[in-house]
Amino acid sequence: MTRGRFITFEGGEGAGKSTQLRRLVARLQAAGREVVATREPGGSPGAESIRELVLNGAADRWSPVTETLLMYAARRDHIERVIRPALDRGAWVVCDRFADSTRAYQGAAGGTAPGLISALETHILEGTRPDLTLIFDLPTEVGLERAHARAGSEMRFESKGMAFHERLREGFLAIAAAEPDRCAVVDARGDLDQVEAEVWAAVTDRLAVHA
Ligand code: Z5A
Repeated sequence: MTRGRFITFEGGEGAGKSTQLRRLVARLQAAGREVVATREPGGSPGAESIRELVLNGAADRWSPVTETLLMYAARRDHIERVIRPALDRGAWVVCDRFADSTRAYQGAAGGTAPGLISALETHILEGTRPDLTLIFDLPTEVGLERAHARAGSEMRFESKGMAFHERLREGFLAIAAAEPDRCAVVDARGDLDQVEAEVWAAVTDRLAVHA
């Protein structure tokens, strides 16, 4: 059995990831692929329980290091119970956020030491790394406007302030620049159909889509 492919969607708030993830899943299914659509933090029952803890409450409820550990506890459960079994049976896994979000949110924007995050990547991911990461890039203020319009209420990370979100954007762009073979930057300013076309071009350029 050929291993499936692992695609992750990353970027700041309100960049349009969830919307485009649904569109990509439909196109991959139409191309004959079994697709598992999932998200982080969360994606397995245990990880969804950790999601409740980490996303709700006051902005300073957890320190960046504690957040890093909670994200990785959730991620390990998600990998063991959902991601690895799906890839092993040949399914394609499309995940809304993954390890790059920890690098950007808790690392670049939050100040957690890069050495701690690298050690967790080595020992917790154990090689379960994306084949392709789509990094949705959008001016910070546009993303926050979209996220607020959609949510109607602020969650912990949305309330962290503009400087935090600027560091976040730079953090994601730095990851893309450091790993161009794995990452494609998607210009998220376009309308829904333009962004969908950009996503599809990146996926079909880099991965063999048709079953
Ligand atoms: N987090 C972390 O800190 N560390 C980690 O390791 C991980 C996560 C894994 C998860 O929140 C939070 O966890 C996240 C990072 C942190 N921060 N926060 N908050 P989430 O899963 O609830 O939300 P999110 O991942 O940030 O996504 P989002 O805010 O839902 O945005 P999105 O998925 O990128 O966008 P969307 O929902 O598809 O679109 C937002 C709105 O814009 C919606 O009304 C759309 O209709 C609209 N939209 C979408 N595309 C367009 C275009 N092209 N034009 C105009 N309007 C558009």
